[in-house]
Amino acid sequence: MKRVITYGTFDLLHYGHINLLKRAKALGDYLIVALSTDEFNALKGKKSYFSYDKRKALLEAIRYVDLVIPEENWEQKVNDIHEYHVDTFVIGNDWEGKFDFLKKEGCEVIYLPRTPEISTTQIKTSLGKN
Ligand code: C2G
Repeated sequence: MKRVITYGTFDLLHYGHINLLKRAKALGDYLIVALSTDEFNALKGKKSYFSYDKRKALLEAIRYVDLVIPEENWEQKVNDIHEYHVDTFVIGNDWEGKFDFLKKEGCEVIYLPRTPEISTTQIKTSLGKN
């Protein structure tokens, strides 16, 4: 069983997120999503519209997602890879190169092209105009 992990806030879930999760799952058999907690979002300088619990429930309803765990800090990735026996780390290419250090843990690192024209920020902005 090939195990894949990805990380993110996934606020105001949209088709760009779904595209990422679909492609991530296609790279293996089991997809873990490490979901940024509200507290970690504050560290990331993000304030999500939906709370962690609501964002978690949304992700758990997606057919591609097998497990959702909390992302609480920047440092947990190495431990996660070993604790969950992860073969592949996947994330959007807005993070290109940032997590290559995980290769030293024996984990494949893949950056997938982001889906153009959609982002949580763009949704918030366009809704704010109406
Ligand atoms: N994404 C995408 N296309 C978009 C928007 C987002 O492919 N149009 C991808 C991002 O590249 C990321 C995932 O969807 O892989 C989740 O996006 P965010 O919630 O914005 O994640 P981010 O805040 O970048 O958190 O430790 C890593 C961080 O937690 C990543």
